[in-house]
Amino acid sequence: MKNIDSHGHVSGRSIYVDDIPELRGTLHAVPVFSKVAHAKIISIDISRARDAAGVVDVLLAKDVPGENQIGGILPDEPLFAENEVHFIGQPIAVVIADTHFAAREARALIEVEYDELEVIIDPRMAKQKGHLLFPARTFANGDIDSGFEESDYVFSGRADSGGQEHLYIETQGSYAVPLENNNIKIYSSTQGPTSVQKFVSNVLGVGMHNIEVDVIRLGGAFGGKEDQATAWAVMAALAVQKLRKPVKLILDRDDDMVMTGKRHPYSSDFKIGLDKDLKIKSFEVTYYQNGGAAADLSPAIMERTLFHVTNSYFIPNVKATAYSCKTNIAPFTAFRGFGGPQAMFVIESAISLVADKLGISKEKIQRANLLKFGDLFHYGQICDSNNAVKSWDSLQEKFDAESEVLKVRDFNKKHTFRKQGISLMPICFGISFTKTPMNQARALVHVYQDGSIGISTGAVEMGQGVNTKMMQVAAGVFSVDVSRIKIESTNTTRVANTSPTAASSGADLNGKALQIACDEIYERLVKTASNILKEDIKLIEIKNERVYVGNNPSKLYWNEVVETAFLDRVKLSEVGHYATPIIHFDKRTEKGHPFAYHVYGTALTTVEVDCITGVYETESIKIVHDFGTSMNLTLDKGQVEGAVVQGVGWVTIEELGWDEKGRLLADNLSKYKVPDIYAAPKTIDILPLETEGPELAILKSKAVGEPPFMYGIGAYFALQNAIKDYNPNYKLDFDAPLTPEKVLLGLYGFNGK
Ligand code: LUZ
Ligand code: MOS
Repeated sequence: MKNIDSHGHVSGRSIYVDDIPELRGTLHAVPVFSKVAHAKIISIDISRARDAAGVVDVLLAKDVPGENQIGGILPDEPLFAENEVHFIGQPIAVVIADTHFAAREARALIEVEYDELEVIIDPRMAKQKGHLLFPARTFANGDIDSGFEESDYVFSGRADSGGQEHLYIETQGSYAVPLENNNIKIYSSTQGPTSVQKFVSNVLGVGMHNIEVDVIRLGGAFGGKEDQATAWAVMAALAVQKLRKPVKLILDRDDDMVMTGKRHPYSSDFKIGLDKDLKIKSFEVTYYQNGGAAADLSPAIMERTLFHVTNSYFIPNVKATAYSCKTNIAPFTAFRGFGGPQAMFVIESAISLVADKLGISKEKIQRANLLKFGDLFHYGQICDSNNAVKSWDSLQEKFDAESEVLKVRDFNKKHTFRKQGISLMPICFGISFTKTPMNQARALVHVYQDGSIGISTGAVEMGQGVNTKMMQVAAGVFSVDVSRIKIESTNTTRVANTSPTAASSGADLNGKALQIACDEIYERLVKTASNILKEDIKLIEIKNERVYVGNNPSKLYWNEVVETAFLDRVKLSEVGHYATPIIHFDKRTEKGHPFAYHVYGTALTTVEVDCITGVYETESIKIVHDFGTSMNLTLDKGQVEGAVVQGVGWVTIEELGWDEKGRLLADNLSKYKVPDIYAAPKTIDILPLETEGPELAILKSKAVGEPPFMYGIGAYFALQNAIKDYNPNYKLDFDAPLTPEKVLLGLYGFNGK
C-alpha cells in the first residue's frame, strides 16, 4: 500500500500549520531572544518596539498569569528569561504585530542590557566545575576489575561525537485561535500534542480541558519537535489569552537554528579488555553528555545512552557512568536514536582501536562478540533472539561481503591517490520508551451508518507514514477497502493523555490501541450478521466487505451489516487502550526489562577518498535489516534509506560548532552542510532479515524509525580504513564528524587533538 500522503506531498496540497487558512484579524508573533550566552539581565526596554508600526503588544515574563516554566522533565527552563540568560537564543519576550515582518522589525528595537558572565561550552569543563544538570547515573554488571585481569589485551581511549541540526523541512510553528468561554484551540507542529496542551495550560493558569491541540501533520521532526515545539505554542496561546485574537507564530529558519536544541554532543573515555580469542571481557566507559543550558529531555536521553553501551555485543563485565553537563548552549534535545548513537559510536571506536593496535581486521572482533539468544544485557534483560548473528551472517552471504572486501583491496592496489575503505556496522536498538509509564496509547474509532469509518489515534504523522499504517490496521481488522476509512487529525479532545510520537513506537502503541478498538466493533458486527443470517456466530467472518459463513460467501455485505447494527442500536464507536505488557525497570538497581523487543541489523559501507583533497564519497551501503514481518516494506525501506543517510551525515559532513562566546557557527543553510543527493550513497541496498517478528510489534512489523540511523556510523570507520590504506602511519582518533578537512589531516599525519 502506498503512503496515503504521497499525492498530497508531491502536488503541494498537503496542509501544514502555515497552510491553514487564516481567520480574519489574525496577528503574528515573533520571539525575542538573548544575544549573549550567559548574563544577568540588568534591564529590558520594550518601549520603542511597542510604539513601532503594526505592533499590538510585547509580552514578557511578567505577563505570564500561570507558571513561567516549560521544562519537560525538570522545572529548570523558563518560557521567558527574567533575571538571567543562559544561552544565545533563549526567549526573553514575544512581539505581536499585524504582520510577521512588522513583528520581526520591531524585535530589533528591543534593548536588553546585560551583565555578562562566564560562558562554558565544553562538557568536560562543565563537569570539572561541578555544573551538572542532574545527578550522574551508573549502569553496571559483573565485575570489570576481574574482567580486565582476565584480559590479554587492554586498551583505553577517548571518543567524541558532535551535535546535529534536525533540519526538518517545516520549521517550528503554531497557530492559536480563541474559542468561546476563554477556551483556546492550537494547531501545532508538535510530536507531543498532550505535552503542548499541558504546558500551555500551566503557563496560562487554566485547566488542560480549556486547551485543545490539533496536529494535521509535520514536515519532519526527527525528535526536534518532541519537547521543543512547546514554547512556540505557549507563546501564541499566551497572546490569544490576552488579546482574544488568533495568533500565528512560525519560526524563520535562522531563528529556528539559533533558538532550538540539537543532538547532544558527547565526549567519552573508554577502557576495553579482551582475551586471546578476541572475546570482550570488560568495558568501562564514562560519557560526558553536553546537555546545554537546561535539562529538557536529557535525563531520558542519557538513560538511553546507558542502555546502548554495548551495541550488538555481549560483554559480561560493564561499567558505564554518564554525566549530563550544563553548558551555555540551547538545550540539546531528542534526535533520532535519542542518545543511542552516541553510545554506539564509542563501543565501535573502542573495537576499532583494538583492531588497529593488534593489526587485525575489526570484523573479527565484531563477529566474535555478537549477542546470542539467552545473553544478558547489562541492564538485566535477556536477549531473546539470534538476530544479531543472523543479520551479520546473512549480510555476508547475500551481499558476498568477502568479495566486496577483495574488490576494495584490489581498487586500492591499482590507485595511488584514490583509496576505498569498507566497514561493517551491526546495530541493536531497544524498542519502548525507557520511561515505562509512557508506553501507552489510545484510539477512537467510529463506524458511520453508511459503512464508512473515522479513526483518531495519538499518533502524529511526520512523513514517516504512520497514518498509512493506521489505515492498514483498521482495514485489516474490518476487511474493508481503505477508501472507506478516514484518518482524522491528531487531537487532544478526541484522544487524550497521549505520549509523544517518538521512540520509534508510534505505529506499535497506537496501532495496538486501534486494533483493540476495531476488534471490539468487529465482534459486534459479526454478532449482528449472525442474527441476520441466523447462523452460528462462530462461523461468521467478514472478508472483503462481504459476510462469509464457514468460508462460504453469503448475500450479506458490509454496509448492510453496519446499517442493521445501527438500527438495532448497537454501539458503533469504541475507544481502544493499549499499555505494553511485560516491560518494567527499577531505577534503584538500574535493572529490569525496559524494552518490548530489540531491532537488529548489519550494514556494509564502502567509501572512496580523494587523497589529494580529502574529499570523499559514499559508494554503497548494503544492509540486512530486521523488519520482523514488515506491514509496509515501501514505507519501511524509506525509513531505512532516510535514516542511514542522516546517520552518515552525522558522522561525516554535519558539523556544529560554537565560538568561545557561545555563538553557533553554522547558523544558516549556507554554513551547515547536510547530505544532499551528491553526498548520499550512490547505492543503498536493503534486504529484510528473514524472521517472523514479535507479538509486541504491530502485526509483527517491527519499529523502524530510529534503528537504521546507526548504520550510518559505519561510514566513519570505512573512511578511517581508506585513510589507513594511504597513510600506514595514520594514528586513529575518534572525533566525529570526520569532515573532509579532518580526512585530509589524517592522510598526511596531522590529525588528532
Ligand atoms: N523519547 C522519550 C524518546 O521520551 N523516551 C525515549 O525512550 C525515547 N527514545 C527514543 C526517542 N525518543
Ligand atoms: Mo524521537 S528522538 O523518537 O522524538
